[in-house]
Amino acid sequence: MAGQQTTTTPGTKAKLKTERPKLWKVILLNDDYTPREFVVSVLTAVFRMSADRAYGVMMTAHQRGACVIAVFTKDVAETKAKEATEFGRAKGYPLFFTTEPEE
Ligand code: TYC
Repeated sequence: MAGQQTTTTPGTKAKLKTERPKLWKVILLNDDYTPREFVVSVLTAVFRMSADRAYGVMMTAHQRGACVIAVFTKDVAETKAKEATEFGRAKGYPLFFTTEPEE
């Protein structure tokens, strides 16, 4: 076509998709020593759960060994897991919260 020019430069096309930041799961692990009521109180305080939901999450961890609590950005997940673990530690309990990236 006369007068028309198309220049293509591979690899410089603007990315249209905005990538979402990866989210991290906070996971509650069961142990044999932390009292159930104490686990519930930590879940309501640190993760702002209702007492009913906290009880359900605690029982899931108790019966299955672990329960995903919520997902956050990496920083928030790590801070909350550390804070919640620290609550138990301050009372001498082995209560433990961990984090892992979502698939
Ligand atoms: N298994 C504990 C008990 O029987 C209660 C418990 C539940 C502890 C969940 C931790 O993540 C946990 N006292």
